[in-house]
Amino acid sequence: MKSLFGKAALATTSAALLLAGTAFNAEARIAGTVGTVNAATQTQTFNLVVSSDYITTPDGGTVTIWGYGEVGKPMQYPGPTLKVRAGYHVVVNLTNNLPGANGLTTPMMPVSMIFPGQTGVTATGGSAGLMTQESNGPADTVSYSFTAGQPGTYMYQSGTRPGLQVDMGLVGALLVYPSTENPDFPTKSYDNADASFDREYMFMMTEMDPKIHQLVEFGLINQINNTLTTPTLWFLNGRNGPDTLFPDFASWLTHQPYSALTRMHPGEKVLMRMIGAGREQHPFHPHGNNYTVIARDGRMLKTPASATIDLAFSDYTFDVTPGTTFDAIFTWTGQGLNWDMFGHVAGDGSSCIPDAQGLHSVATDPNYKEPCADHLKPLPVVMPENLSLGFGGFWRGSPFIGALGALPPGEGGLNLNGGVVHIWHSHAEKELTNNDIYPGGILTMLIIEPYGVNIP
Ligand SMILES: [Cu+2]
Repeated sequence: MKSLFGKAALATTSAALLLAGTAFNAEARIAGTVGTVNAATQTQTFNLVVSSDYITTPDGGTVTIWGYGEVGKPMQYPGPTLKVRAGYHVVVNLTNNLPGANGLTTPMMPVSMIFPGQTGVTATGGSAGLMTQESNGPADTVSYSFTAGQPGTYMYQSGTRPGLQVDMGLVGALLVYPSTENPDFPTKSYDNADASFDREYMFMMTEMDPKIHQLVEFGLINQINNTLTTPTLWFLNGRNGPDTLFPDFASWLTHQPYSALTRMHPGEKVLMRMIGAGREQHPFHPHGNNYTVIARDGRMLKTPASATIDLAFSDYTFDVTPGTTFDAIFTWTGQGLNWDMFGHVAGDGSSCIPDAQGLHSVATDPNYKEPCADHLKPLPVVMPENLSLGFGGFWRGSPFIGALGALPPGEGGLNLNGGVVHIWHSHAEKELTNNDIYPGGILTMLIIEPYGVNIP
């Protein structure tokens, strides 16, 4: 993909990756938009429209939503992830294309945008609402502008009757990258080496009560009582599990473009940007390893005097509270398994030359980052016969990474490269359903792919 931030930045990034040697690609980044970039004036402009449409749920349902969308593209849930560079001037032009109540052409309701965490936001056009200027119709555009502040993970949302409009879908992510980073090809999230990453993923958690959406669809907004909200749908990046596993911009999920599938190679640093964008607390639980929280609400966990981030906050299940964001670094090598996850045997020509962390250091070897303490250690159990097993779609027929074993006809098929798979999910188990049907909701997978497998 061509960088809108100019060739110089792209060339620098490519050179850095070539030097790194081990990066098979530089594509793993959060889907989103940098808008129209004017490098001369250091301005990023986004033209957004609010409109009404339907999202689909994996149980076969549809839900009426309101969404932000870029002009000329489908409206979406969540709104477009706006990726900006710290210090750049950000302009967001917002137009209201909601249908009128009961099919009338008069817009149902004004809409707006607020940017928590940004300072000096000005709004022109439209009419004054409680929190900011609001757009009242297709001919009424509001222009919001601010200078992108400190790097970090933020959200934006409607500032107009947010109890209703955020549930209806008017929420999105704002990612501010350091001024030294190219938001098209970022390598770190904050101005600190501890915030560098190989891959970054977003986990925006929201929920919906379909009854509210039905009342809106029927033009009965005045019957909505937000104090009686009872969500039955839970979302990661605007999708319910297992739709979360489909790729970004899957053609059949027109209004839900963002995947939540997480893929990495062993030993890579994965930045998790967790966003509590609804009104419930979601205990997000990544299996496989602890992660280390490096920032909260767009602020690094460090004192001004410290050169490094305080990396003492290690956790395994973590409450993502409404209105907050958390950035964490996750990595996985299989260290501590106490068996050789590559299935190496003596005399097979493999080697393990430990680096300072005890991980294989030869980047061109397929077992790069193998924990050397476990090299050649046999699997400590006898694998049961297939007749004694139940099968999940991700079981590869072998316990070893990169290996595909024999499976009965019709089994497997979701793990094409023999990766190690862990479920990542909400630990509030009702949130693992779609309208009471399990599994669903806030559920996705981590796939640790063998080196050599290209991760887009
Ligand atoms: Cu679990």
